[in-house]
Amino acid sequence: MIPVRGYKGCKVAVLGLGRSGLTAARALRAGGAIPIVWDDNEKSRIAADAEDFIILDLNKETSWQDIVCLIVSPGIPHLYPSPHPIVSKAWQNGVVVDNDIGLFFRSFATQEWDNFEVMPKVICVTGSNGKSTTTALIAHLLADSNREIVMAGNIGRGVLDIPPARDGTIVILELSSYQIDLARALAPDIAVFINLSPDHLDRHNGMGGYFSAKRRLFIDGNPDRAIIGVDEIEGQFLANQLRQDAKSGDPVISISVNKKLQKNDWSIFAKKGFLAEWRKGRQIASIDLRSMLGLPGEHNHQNACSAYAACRSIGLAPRLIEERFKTYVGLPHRCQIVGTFNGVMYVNDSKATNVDSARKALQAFKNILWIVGGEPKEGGVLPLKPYFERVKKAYLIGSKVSELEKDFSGVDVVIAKTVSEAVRLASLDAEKDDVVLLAPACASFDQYENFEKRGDDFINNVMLINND
Ligand code: UMA
Ligand code: ADP
Repeated sequence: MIPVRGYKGCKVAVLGLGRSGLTAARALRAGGAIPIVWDDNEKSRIAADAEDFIILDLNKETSWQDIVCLIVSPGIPHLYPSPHPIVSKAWQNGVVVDNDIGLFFRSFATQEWDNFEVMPKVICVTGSNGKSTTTALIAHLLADSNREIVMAGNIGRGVLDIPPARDGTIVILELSSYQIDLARALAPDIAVFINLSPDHLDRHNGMGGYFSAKRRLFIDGNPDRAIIGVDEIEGQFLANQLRQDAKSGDPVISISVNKKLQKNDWSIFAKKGFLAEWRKGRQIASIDLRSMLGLPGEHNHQNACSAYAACRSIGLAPRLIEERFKTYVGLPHRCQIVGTFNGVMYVNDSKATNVDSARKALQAFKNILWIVGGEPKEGGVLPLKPYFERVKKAYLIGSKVSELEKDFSGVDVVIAKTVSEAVRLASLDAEKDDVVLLAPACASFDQYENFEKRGDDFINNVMLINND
């Protein structure tokens, strides 16, 4: 736990009592603040009550007396599509609105660090896709470095939940656009921008707002080293801007998986399965990624380049990184091979919650029996049309099947509604060398608490059918 500093004896309101909010309330209390908590869901309030937190309905004007700050959970809209009424109440009362990330960056460094031989470092990872994989990969690559390695943030652990830094600790934070957007303080040592494609547009009022949220980590965060994917225009713009603004030297490492970056800048790119590092016009290292079983596909090569760059920024040697790549096994729910039964492979890519990540899965396989659907993102699944030729049949799931069905012209479509029915039907249709792929291209919230539950449901049904 990182005790929150700067609010001793002050009342701080906390809205949302999930992983991030409840941890923030505990950390505030540990730092001497008086947390006043609220969640719209009664169950969450009961859980907070069990920890003796003061619960006050922040919708009521009387609850705001003496409150100096409101901490908002990332899943709660603070601006678009419309601010949560309690956020508006904070504005009306002139109260600072922040989140756990802002509190973390204000509280992490302490005077004790003066006695450390090796300063702790914070590496932040953002991007539309590949954040968790890159975060976990960086942690894996650094695991032998004799430094304490801690992961937190969007990957599933509230940032304030981690222990205070020891000599040389490296914290790797996965940060979503929601988390960056609202944080009042951002101070990464190293920051990674993997890529950008449309996602969460409702929360940012479009692509411009989405990019602008992520950009804050670099412009306001001002890291010593920025690792920027330059395959989209936004990354090119950001890298250029950071280079122009640098007081001295070049703070950027450029990353690409679609062009060779061999200029004078520090750059890392992957081409035809080979990672190459270039600096000052010379090649420094080359790694054959094709044999790395835990990093299949071009999208994982992008993650590999990003993680490699982060570790090079810490001073890790290329050969050490290459050895560690070999032992990375990947994360569950990301193109996870559940098993091969009667020649049919079952792949769980439940984390493919948007069109871009689902595209990568469709590119990685052929003869696909595709389980797709859920809560569609803006634009539906139509952008995936160029990959429909790889699909033998689509099994639509979720509560919006009729809305989605029209996007599937030219594909054999079945309305399955549930994952269990989709797995049953796909298993009946499947022939040798087919791939039954759960890559929903949609959020899971219409049917599940989260994408992990959807992926687990898929795995359970696959096992049930194939063990019969
Ligand atoms: N709540 C309200 N009112 C509302 C909405 C929600 O009171 O109008 C309450 C809910 O009842 C619930 C709490 O808020 O008790 C949930 O807050 P939350 O949705 O922010 O969830 P947390 O459990 O705090 O998890 C958050 C991140 N969730 C989101 O950003 C939606 C987790 O990322 C993160 O791992 C965790 O903090 C720790 O940092 C998850 C996620 O889905 C994995 N992220 C999105 C993504 O990856 O696409 C951005
Ligand atoms: P995030 O944390 O950004 O959501 P994950 O590593 O959890 O990213 O992967 C989410 C989904 O995106 C999975 O379906 C995965 O196969 C796919 N994916 C992983 N890395 C990339 C990438 N660099 N580009 C596009 N898709 C990716």
